[in-house]
Amino acid sequence: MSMILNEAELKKLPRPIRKKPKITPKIMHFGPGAFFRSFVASLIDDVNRRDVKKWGIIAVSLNSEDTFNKLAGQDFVFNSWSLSSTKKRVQQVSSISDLHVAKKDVQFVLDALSDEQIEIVSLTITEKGYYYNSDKKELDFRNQNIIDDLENPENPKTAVGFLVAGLRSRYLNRKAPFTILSCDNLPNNGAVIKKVVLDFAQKLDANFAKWISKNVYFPSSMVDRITPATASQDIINFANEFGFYDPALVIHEEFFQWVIEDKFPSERPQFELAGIQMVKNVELHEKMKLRCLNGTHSALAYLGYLAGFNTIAECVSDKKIANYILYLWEKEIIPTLEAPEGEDLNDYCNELLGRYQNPAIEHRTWQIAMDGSQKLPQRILETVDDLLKHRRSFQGLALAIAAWIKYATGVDLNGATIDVRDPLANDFAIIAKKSKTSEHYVDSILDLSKVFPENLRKSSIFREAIQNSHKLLEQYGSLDSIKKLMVALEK
Ligand code: CS2
Repeated sequence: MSMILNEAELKKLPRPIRKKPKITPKIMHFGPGAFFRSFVASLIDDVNRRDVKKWGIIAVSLNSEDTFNKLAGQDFVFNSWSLSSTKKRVQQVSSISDLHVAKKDVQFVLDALSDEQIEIVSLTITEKGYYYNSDKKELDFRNQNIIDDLENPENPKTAVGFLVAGLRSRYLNRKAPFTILSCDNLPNNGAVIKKVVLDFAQKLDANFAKWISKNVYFPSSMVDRITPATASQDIINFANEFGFYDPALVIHEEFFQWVIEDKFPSERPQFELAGIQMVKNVELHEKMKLRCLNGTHSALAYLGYLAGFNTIAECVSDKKIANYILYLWEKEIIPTLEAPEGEDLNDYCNELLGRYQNPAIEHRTWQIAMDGSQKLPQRILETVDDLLKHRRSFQGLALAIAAWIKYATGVDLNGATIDVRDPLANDFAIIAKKSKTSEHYVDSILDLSKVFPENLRKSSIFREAIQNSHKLLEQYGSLDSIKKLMVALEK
């Protein structure tokens, strides 16, 4: 085959095709993005290959038609391509039975949720999709989307609104509920989704809320597989290698880890068949992953972006940065953790460095930098809070927080504009505009209760450390600040 070089040539190629009949859907999944496809859909597909009982998935996108447009022309089948410098493996995934865009098809989604055939509703809606106010530890009642859904619960637009509407119909019709499985990077994600669902339901009908609390299961889960956004070049590479045009292709590392709290009231997929771990309690796994992986990912995203690095692999190919990350694990992150059964924290982090170095995965710092206000608390701030309580040094993480604060101004250290994507981006811009000095700006950001827990907001030690790190960054830039910090810490 001659080399495919452009979009027009690509589109002449065949699309992937379904090899087997469609499977009856028993799972509904909200959030059909790349991570869902590389992880939930791929692993369920793996389970289906190994079991006579099959679990089909109805995927739901709340607003965007993007994924629908990519998958509809190929009967919702796509390729999941795992890449490393030495291995390439491709899996054609056919666990998605159907995909709907809720905004255009509210009634379909509500009807499917009311139908007892759907046993599990899983979620990859990202942190902000939960509308969880982490300061008040409740549903964010002041968010306009939640206000709208509460006023109009029969015509929801948020995932929480849909879950409650579906459960309500089951409750009113005396049907068995579905189980809600969160697959997002939040600590105690099961408890968080339970809390927001209950807060919402409570406003509608107290007895209904009681029924949920007694009958609905919300297992927590820890999810892990590095999956960058698919680039057009990936689609071209795939076409050249396999002769198919697959606009829904996902690229990811071979590694995966899915640890699920084994709390399902009725039948569930035989997750174990695909190497998924079923455990009594996932808390330690979640904490390990959020702090070791996501914490350093975010540190690399902000410091790396400000240093001019495009991808995580580029960042850790710089020795100074790699040493800094090793330092974070050894001195500031691992000391706050208890190892989950079967894990060795040092081995876990060493393996992580190898995963970051994977040259076949181009995971952009800009992509990971998105939604920092929603990510920082569980990834970095809780770790710092623990360190502070034990009077331990947190200077390494302080530099990462300062880098986020700098990044949030929307202007990098050379004066170039940054495309900041964050639900609080407007607040950051207003604060930056109002602040007369950098110091004022940092101080006002540190006042944000939606981001910083009270303990940190009130700690003069914390505020001073962030101010100092921010000054260092502004004076020396990202790489030299890391260098200076490491020299100081090694003394
Ligand atoms: C990343 C995660 O984008 C991000 O914020 O830190 O998506 C990360 O790649 C996954 O959690 C890995 O499992």
